[in-house]
Amino acid sequence: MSMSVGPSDSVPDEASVKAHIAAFEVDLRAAGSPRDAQAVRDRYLGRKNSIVASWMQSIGGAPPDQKKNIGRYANELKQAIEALWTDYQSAAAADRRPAGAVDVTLPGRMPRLGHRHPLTLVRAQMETIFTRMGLAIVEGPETEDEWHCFDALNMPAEHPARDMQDTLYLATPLRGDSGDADDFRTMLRTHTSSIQIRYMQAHQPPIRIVAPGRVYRRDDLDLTHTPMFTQMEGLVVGEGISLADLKGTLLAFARDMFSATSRVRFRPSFFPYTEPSAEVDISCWQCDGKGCAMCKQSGWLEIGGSGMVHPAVFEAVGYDPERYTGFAFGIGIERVAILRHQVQDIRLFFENDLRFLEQFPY
Ligand code: 2NL
Repeated sequence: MSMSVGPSDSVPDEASVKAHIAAFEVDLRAAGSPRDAQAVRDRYLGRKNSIVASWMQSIGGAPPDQKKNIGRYANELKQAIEALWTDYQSAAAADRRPAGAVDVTLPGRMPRLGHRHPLTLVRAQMETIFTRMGLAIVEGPETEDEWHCFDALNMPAEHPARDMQDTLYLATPLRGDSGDADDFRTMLRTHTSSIQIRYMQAHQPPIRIVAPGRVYRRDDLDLTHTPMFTQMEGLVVGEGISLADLKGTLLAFARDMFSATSRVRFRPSFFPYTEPSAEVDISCWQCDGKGCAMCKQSGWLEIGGSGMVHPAVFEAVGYDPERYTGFAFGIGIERVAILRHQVQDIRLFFENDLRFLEQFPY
């Protein structure tokens, strides 16, 4: 059995008490069996030939002024060794627990906590920005009839977007709630505009809403396309709503979401449901518009489309287009997340690889 080198047994003092306690712990830890442990204990605390016993004995022959101190040190050592011995014995007893017994004194195991998906987080952040501006969040069904998704949005029957090549239709139509439901196929909504159409049918202006949610298109998978993605559309309708209101709203969004120095640029475009229509670019938040790898040296990042609501849309929902004007915009949530977090491939959001998801533990 190994033994630590004990302190020399000259006159007991504070330092030798400490040294013996430390040595006892080392020896006890080195003990390979209960018998060894008992022997260690006896060497320090036994009635004969132990360290404590020899200190007590030495009191008799010690100078009178030291007797009291030696007694005190011997007592200190004795108490410390006894306490350690008691701990050791109860630990040893715990180790002899019958197999299968539960140690109720063990600390609990920390459960692994999850967190929200990066797209959920970006969506929540966008919702916060727009609700602070006074827009309400509205949701609606993911299966739609063609009236709410196309007809009401100035996309008549012959419109190419309604093609089977582009839109996912249900094999068995559900009964929709447009007037003559039987004439309409049921589809997976291709944009959340259908939510806004339903909202306008049920409410009179003024209207200030954002409509977030999943949308579906017959796209093949690549770096920038998935057949399902999430969108956030905005709609503000009232008397005297102008293109300036649209640009100011998008600018406030860009400055909150991306950078305090963001700028917004409109590029003329076409959508059947807006006139005029514009693609929305924001100045690159990485280089502040100077040109970098992220914006491909252009200084600009495209975040969505927008425009002034087409009068035909107001007519479809029963609003007077002479009295009301409005703006609308559509922003891809994946697109915002990709730009904000510099993600290279949209498919990463849907593969549920924890090595990707755990980089967004907010
Ligand atoms: C895009 C284009 C856009 C709208 C969505 C809209 C909705 C109603 C009326 C008029 Cl109810 N417009 N939405 C308008 C312009 C563009 O989205 O590229 N999105 C990613």
